[in-house]
Amino acid sequence: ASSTNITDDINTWEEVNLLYNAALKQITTKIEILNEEFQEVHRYNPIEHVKARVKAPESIVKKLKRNGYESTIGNMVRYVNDIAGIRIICSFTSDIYRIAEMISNQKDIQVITVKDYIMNPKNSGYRSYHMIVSLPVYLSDRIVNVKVEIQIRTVAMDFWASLEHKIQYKFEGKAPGHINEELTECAEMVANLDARMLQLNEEILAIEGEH
Ligand code: 0O2
Repeated sequence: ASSTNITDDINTWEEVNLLYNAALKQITTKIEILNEEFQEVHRYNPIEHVKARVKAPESIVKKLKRNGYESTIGNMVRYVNDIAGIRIICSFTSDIYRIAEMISNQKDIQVITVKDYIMNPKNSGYRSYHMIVSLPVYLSDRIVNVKVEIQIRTVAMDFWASLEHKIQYKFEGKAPGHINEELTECAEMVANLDARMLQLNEEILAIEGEH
């Protein structure tokens, strides 16, 4: 079968929805398999849970508008990288990099961009590891390469990001100064907590290794 760039030949929202849902199903299964294998080999579960969603069409249109693009199907698939999004929540920061590497090593997954907001947190204090990847979806008469945004973060980072997102939504991005300061401080506490929990876990693993 021939391979197609996703921007060719996609004309309706139904087609977009079908393709991105298919890509999400595939990547979710891949991640489940990696987690099960990891559990088998290392007796330990790197992933707490996984959430997948196709972005609501209203949110896609809003994003296009924000970036100065007309709302066409072509522009959606060309310029919006997170139509299909998957969030992987793990316990420890070290798991994030392990999972990212396992995903990158898969032959049919092409990593398009990586943004490491753990090494380089956003000004808000936001921490997370983002990858835009592309993977082939097999249809009856062609193969379509579909983009998926993968966000990988710890439980603590997710706790912070969820509340911050809710607050920014409520204040339409213009939260009062003291709230933003408090959020930034909390983000530092989250980073500190993650570092200490990781260290504790490593100490425990070292002790277990001696027995
Ligand atoms: P929503 O409602 O979560 O879908 P791009 O998406 O690549 O075109 P950008 O801004 O360069 O644009 O992407 P980035 O920064 O890699 O990731 C964007 C997504 O990361 C956001 O999606 C959020 O989910 C998350 N994110 C980024 N910064 C923050 C932050 O400061 N706080 C929180 N809570 N989440 C953040 P959307 O589409 O903006 O929103």
